[in-house]
Amino acid sequence: MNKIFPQGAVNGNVATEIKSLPGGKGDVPQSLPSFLVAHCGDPTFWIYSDQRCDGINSCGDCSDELSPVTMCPSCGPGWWRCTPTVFKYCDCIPRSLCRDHVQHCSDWSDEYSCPGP
Ligand SMILES: [Ca+2]
Repeated sequence: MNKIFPQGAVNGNVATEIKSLPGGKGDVPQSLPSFLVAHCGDPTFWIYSDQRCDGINSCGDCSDELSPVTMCPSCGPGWWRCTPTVFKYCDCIPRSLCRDHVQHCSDWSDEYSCPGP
């Protein structure tokens, strides 16, 4: 298990982002049509359907970005594939984070291999 935590995980941004995530825990509000809602790997958590495959770890366990809950296309052109060290991302990071002198990939490929944004 990789225990390296990037700067982004300790400056409070992550907690703020999680708190402000749409979706929620428990029963889906009755007012929401079911096609707007997707469930996470942990079925007690749900998100809005358009949060699947958007590159952001909306479920907290990446089940909205990775199997088995959903099948997403591979990282788009604006993304760099690696194993992120940032909780917010799952199997790729935005290229804007490449070459910024901060580790965002467990193998440091964002700083050494990624050509940049
Ligand atoms: Ca997502």
